[in-house]
Amino acid sequence: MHGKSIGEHVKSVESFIKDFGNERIALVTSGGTQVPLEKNTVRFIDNFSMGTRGATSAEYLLAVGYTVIFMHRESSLLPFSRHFPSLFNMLQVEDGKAVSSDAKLIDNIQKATQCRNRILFVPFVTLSDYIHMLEGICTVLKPLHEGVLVYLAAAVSDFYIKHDDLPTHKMKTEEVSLPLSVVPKNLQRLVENIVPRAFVVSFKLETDESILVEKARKALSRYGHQLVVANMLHTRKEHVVLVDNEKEIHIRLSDKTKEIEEDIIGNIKERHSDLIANAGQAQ
Ligand code: 9Z3
Repeated sequence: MHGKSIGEHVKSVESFIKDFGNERIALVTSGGTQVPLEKNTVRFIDNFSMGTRGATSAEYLLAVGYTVIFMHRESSLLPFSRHFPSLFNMLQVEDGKAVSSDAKLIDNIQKATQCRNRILFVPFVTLSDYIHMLEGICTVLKPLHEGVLVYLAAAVSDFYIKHDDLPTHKMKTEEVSLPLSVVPKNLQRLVENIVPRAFVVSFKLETDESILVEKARKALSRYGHQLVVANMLHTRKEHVVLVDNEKEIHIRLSDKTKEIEEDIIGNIKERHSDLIANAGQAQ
């Protein structure tokens, strides 16, 4: 990993939450994970996710009062700047300064500035970084109990090549081999042992609608967490199903000028409030 180590990133989360009171905090994971195919990595397996869901959700979480730890794939989309993929082309030079009068750009820069102290960016690249970082950050968040929302929107690889199966050098075309193993699911351990009192939301992505809700239910019963947001690859921006132990709720975007994450976050905030209220009563 370039730059900071995982341990250093986890430490930065620790100091970020040091003076934390009763605020709500959301750990958002976002973007895809990279799986190396060689020890000296030239090639890797990746996926389509640009981190739109995570970056958009983080904006709405900040808007409804959460502090956000944004654990994202390096170079994937970030809250507020995500709206401007070609910033370079929006600027003019005036009096030796690069400027823009674009109202949307100004609005988003102002929002980002206002939220600056309520969001911490923590980048990852590989699947292994992702797994260790998630565990490390959740361990740091554990003492915040019900105040924590874990929102797992990252597109995590289901396959990887075990370290012992990885060739050291660039794979030769005449010796191509991809001995893939299934990634062990660590969510159950996270839910049971690391953040047992947090509100945990996982995402389920499918391309076959007939198995979507069934798969979401399987994940719920397997991991024992509170909610699965189920979505289809091609309709994920207009339709999601929120699946809990009792029921499923469909959220459909009716107003195309809005974003579905606003409704997802609105719904999840209420559920998280219920968890906090119930925990208060139980004490
Ligand atoms: C999702 O389902 C996200 O909504 C998307 C967002 C990755 C589809 P974009 O970045 O896409 O906005 O383009 N995330 C979870 C996907 C995932 O890997 N889920 C695992 C699974 O389905 C469980 S953790 O088995």
